[in-house]
Amino acid sequence: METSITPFSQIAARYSASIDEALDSFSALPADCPPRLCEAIRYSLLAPGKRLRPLLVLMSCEACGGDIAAAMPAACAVEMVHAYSLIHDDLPCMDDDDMRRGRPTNHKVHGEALAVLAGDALLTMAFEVLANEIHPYRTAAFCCLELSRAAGPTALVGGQADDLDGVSATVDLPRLEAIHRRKTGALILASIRLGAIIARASRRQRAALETYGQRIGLAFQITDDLLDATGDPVALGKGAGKDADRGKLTFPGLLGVEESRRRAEQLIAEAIAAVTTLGPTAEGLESLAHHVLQRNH
Ligand code: GRG
Repeated sequence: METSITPFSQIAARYSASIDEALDSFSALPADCPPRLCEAIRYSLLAPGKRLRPLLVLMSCEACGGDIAAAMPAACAVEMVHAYSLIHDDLPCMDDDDMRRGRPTNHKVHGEALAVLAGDALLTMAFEVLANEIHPYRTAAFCCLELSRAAGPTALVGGQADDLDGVSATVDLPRLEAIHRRKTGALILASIRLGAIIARASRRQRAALETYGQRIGLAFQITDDLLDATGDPVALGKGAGKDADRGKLTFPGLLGVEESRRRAEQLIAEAIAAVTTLGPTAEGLESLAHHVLQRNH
């Protein structure tokens, strides 16, 4: 897709250092936290991920004219929930993965019990950060509600439960999309909504972001499946081809590689059309949408 907007790498570089600094500071836990637990928490939280969800929080806040610094705690809270979900997803009782973000998975380094606890701690810390750092309290409460719904049994956890069943069950396109709307899409949409809440977005801005978030969440999952089917494990920082090995139903498995790519392109075009209505402050979101399609990890 031809574009003249600022490349995503340049836009992400503007925020990456401050996101990593804030994550580092929020996870520098006091001595009451056992040092080996703190190490396991920081091992995953500070590992070199793309920080897509924190970027979405900050960029949607920016798109609505909000103060990025005020949104940073929410950006970190979403990354904490994401890191927890990755730790638990990699466990032998779930997806049983050895590599994540180019490193051995948390349980391979810290053991299964501590990996479970590190995930539990990250999930809890996310809500402490929101409650303590977002002002006023009413905004903090809205943020807690939004993130808890996205992480809960009708979204992330429910999607994961259905996805585990999907290994053997027959899955059609509506069911596959419903799984991913909850497993992957809900946290992406929550990131965008948190930015909008903190920026006190108007109804019109929220509507545009809602369309953007829904489209980008699904497109992200389709490209994730395409990367698993056709990507390079070194660039991915984890194994490729695992979905097919496990007999999991994926978008390329159901629609073929070409149709999956076409669908992702269509979703990204719709996402971009929605946020361009917000004007130049949405450049970051637009650039991120292009990146979702072009990414190799
Ligand atoms: C265990 C409750 C629970 C949920 C797990 C996150 C998740 C649900 C599963 C991860 C498996 C997976 C590959 C999902 C596809 C989409 C996804 C969430 C990919 C990982 O997100 P990225 O690419 O990762 O943003 P980085 O490492 O860059 O942050």
